[in-house]
Amino acid sequence: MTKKILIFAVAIFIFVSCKQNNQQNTETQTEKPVFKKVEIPLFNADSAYYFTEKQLSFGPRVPNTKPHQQCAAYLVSFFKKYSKDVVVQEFQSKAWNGNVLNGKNIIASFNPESNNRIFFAAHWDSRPYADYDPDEKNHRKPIPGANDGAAGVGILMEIARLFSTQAPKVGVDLILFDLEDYGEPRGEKSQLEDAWCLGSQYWAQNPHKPAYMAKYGILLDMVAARNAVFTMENTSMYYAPNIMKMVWDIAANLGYANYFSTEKTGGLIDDHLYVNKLAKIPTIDIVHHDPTTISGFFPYWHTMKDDMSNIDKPTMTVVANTILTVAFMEE
Ligand code: AHN
Ligand code: ZN
Repeated sequence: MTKKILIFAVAIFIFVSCKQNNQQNTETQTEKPVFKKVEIPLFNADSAYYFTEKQLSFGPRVPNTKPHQQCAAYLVSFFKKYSKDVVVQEFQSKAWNGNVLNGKNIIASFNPESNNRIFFAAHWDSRPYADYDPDEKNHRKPIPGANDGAAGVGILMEIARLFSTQAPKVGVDLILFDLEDYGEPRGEKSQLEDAWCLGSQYWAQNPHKPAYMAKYGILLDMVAARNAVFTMENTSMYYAPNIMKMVWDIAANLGYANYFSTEKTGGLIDDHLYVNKLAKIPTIDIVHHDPTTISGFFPYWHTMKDDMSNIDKPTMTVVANTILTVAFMEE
């Protein structure tokens, strides 16, 4: 009990047959709720917070800069401590302005021989443009990228640490996408049709292992603000409605319905879009939606204040426990 959280009564109500069949067919009434008790390892939010802070300590992880290189080296050596199967996928992509960017997608696998797999992902690069900062002088400066990038990675790093001693039955790949946030700044015209999510676009067309397949994927984006609300974002609902419902049901059963809202909100261009479209793996985005901001994202999105002072350990724990439960519920 000291090392573990017992999650009792994760009740997934599977109504196998439809309601209209109830009267006619009593012996095939299979609509009993299936209760599954899953034990998940204890997520240490202090450690996830520290891993987030450590990424920020290199400076903004802007592609083709030294902090980007140094942080990549740190992430790779970190993953190698906890997984025997780490792949670093190096590639180049053209940016909105014609710049050639050097990218690295970093993937740590657990139970790599299993062909029953899921993946969790986040982007590790940070945006070169604080184009939503209240001060216009900052619009071409890089953001710290604490919530927008590093915190999702920090959660996955802590999960890697946990999986190294206590992995779920299902195979899990932790994917850190690069070059997510280099899209054209506000007011500029992109030379490209798809200027965001260059790393996931590359990965979806060049999987890190030949014929890679997963049952589904879960992307974390902006998952660490205080009192974050994750709505049912429409790209996820379009490509992977069942995964969406499963994850939101699990969160509700864990007592996290305040964070996981069933409100439906507009579809986003995020890494999951390209994984769905190009790799054809049903993938959802757990992403903070805020209806009170112009962007629809958390208030410090793409500003200089996306820093550690707005990183909240309870929110990180909510997100981590949800996806850990997803992984440990898989057969
Ligand atoms: C759009 O702004 C359309 N998508 C947001 C993708 C993103 C940027 N996620 C984090 N930073
Ligand atoms: Zn961003």
